[in-house]
Amino acid sequence: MLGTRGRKLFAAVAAAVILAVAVGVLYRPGGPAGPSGGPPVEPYPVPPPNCPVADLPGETTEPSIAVSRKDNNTIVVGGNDLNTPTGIVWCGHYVTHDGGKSWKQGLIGGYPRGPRNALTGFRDTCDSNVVSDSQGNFYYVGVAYNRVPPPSIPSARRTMVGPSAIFFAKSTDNGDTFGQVVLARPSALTHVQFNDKPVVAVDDNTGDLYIAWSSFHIGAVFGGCQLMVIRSTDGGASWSSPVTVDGSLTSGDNWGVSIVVDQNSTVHLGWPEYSLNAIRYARSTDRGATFSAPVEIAAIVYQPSPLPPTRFRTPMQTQMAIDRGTKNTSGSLYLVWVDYASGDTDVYLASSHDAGSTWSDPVRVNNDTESNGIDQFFAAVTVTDEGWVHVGFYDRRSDPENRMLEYWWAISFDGGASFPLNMPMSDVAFDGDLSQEGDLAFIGDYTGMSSANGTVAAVWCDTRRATESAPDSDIYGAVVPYKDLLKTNKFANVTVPWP
Ligand SMILES: [Ca+2]
Ligand SMILES: [Ca+2]
Repeated sequence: MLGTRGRKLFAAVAAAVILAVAVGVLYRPGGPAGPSGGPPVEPYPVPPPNCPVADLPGETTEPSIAVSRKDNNTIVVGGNDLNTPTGIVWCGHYVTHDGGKSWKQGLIGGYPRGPRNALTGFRDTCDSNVVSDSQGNFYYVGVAYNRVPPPSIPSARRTMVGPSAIFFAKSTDNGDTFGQVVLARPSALTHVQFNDKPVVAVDDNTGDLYIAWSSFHIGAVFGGCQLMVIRSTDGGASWSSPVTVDGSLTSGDNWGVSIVVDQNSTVHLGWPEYSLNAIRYARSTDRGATFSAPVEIAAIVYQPSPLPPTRFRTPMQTQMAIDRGTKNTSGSLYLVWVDYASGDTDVYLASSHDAGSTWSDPVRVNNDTESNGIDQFFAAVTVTDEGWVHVGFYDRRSDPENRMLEYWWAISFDGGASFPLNMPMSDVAFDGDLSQEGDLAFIGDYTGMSSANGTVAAVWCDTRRATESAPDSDIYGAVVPYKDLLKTNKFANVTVPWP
C-alpha cells in the first residue's frame, strides 16, 4: 500500500486535476476497430466468454488467482473488497467449483463486525496473493494495517504509517473457507515499519511454505526498503524469523517481488529494484536459510504512475511462474515485468532453463508496433503442462486514444523465446478511471493468471458495469480450456505447434 506506491499516489492526485473524465464502456463485438477506428480487423480471434467473479455494488480490485492443481474446475480468487459492513477495504475470497460458471463471494474473517480471528482489530487488509498446492489446498497472504491518523486527514504520508502485519490464511476445504488465519509477520515497529505486498509459494516436496514481501522503513523521509522472506514448516501455523534478501534500512527500493519453489526445493525470487533501475533475481538452495547475492536480469525504465491519459495509478511489480510439466522445458522459470524504455509501457519476459543460473535476454511479449504510444501493463504469467508460456496484461492497443482497457493474452510455444500469439481475453473494453476509492481512481496494482490440467484462467479489475455518475469496479475473469480455443479460433499468421 505504500512506499513506491505511496509516492505514486501523490503523483496520481496531482495529475488528476486536469485530465479527461471517463467516457463509458465500449462494447466491441466482432473484433476490434481497425486502424483509425475503421472496420474490425479480420481474421480476428474471438475472446473467450468472461465471467463476473466478484460483482457486488462496491469496488473490488487487485485480484490474484489460483486454479486448483487437483481439480481444475475449482478456482480461488482473492481481491481488495469494499463490500464490507463498515465500508473499509478487506481481503475477499471468491471460489468456483464449476469452471467459472458460478462464483461464491466471501471475505477473510476479522473485519469490523465480522467473525473474530487473528486479524480482529486491524482497520484494513489488502494485497491478496493466493496459490494452490498439488493436493488442492489454497494458501492466501495479504497485508493487514491501520491507517494512523484516519485517512480523512489529507497527508498521504501520515495515512500510510501505522501498525502493519503480513497475514496468512489457509483453506483445506477446496477453497470454500479460509478459517485458519495467522499473523505470519506481526507488526513489530509501529509507525516506523510498513510490511507490504506479500507473495506466497509452496514446496511440493516438503510442504514448506514461503512468504516474501517488502518492508519499508519510514523516517522523517522515506528510508530504505528490505526484501524479506519467512518460511513455515508446519503448514503455516508458525513462521520463521525473516531473512533479508535485498535492501537496507537506509537505501533500496524493491517492491513487487515474485516467488516460486521448484522441484528441487530451490526458492526463486524476482523483483524490481527501482534505485538501480533493474530487475533482480536471487535464489535459496538451503530451504530459505540463505539467499544468493542478487543479480541483475534486465535494466528497466520505470513507467509513469499514472500512465496518461488515465488517472489510476500504475506501479510495477514482477510475476514469476515455473514449468511443472514433463516436457524438456520442465523446471524452466519465467519472469515478467513492464518497461517504459520505448516511450510507452511494454511487457517483457526473461526465461531461465537452468534453475536460475542464467537468464535469457528480455523478450517483448506484446506484439503491437513498438513505440506506438500504447500501454501494456500489470503483467501476469503461467505455464501449462506442455510448456507453453501464457502472459496476461492490460492492453490499450484497440483504442487509438490509449484510454480504454482490454485484458490481453499472449502465448509462447517455444519456452518464452517468442510470443507470436496475442489475443484479447476480455470481451469488452472499459475505462479504468471509473473505479474509484474515495477521490482516487484505482484498479489495484496487478492482475492474475493461473493454470492447471488444460485450463488457463485470468482475472482483472473491470469497470464494464460502471458509469461516470456511478463509479464501480468488479473482478471479471475468463476460464479457458485453451486447447479447444486454439483449435476453433482464427489467428492471423500464427500456426500452433501442437505437441
Ligand atoms: Ca506498448
Ligand atoms: Ca463492484
